[in-house]
Amino acid sequence: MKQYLITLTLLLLSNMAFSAEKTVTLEVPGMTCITCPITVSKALEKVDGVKQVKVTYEDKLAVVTFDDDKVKVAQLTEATKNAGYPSRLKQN
Ligand SMILES: [Cu+2]
Repeated sequence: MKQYLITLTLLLLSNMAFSAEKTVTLEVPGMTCITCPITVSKALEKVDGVKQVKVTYEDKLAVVTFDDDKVKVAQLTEATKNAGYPSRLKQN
């Protein structure tokens, strides 16, 4: 019984640690000038649950930190697509 409780507590704690915040890198190949990242980051910041966005034009990447309970990657790529910049999840 005690063992069970410890396992349960650890499970809950790990859940809290992993479900809240997530960071992904998106490839945004359609960025063609230095103002494009502004449009892309604005589009991403508007998505509810997004906490931090860092877009770099040189790498054509968008690093997005978001609340995993509120928003999914598909919504992020959808947001950039709607802004005119289709993106995809970068596979490491
Ligand atoms: Cu541009």
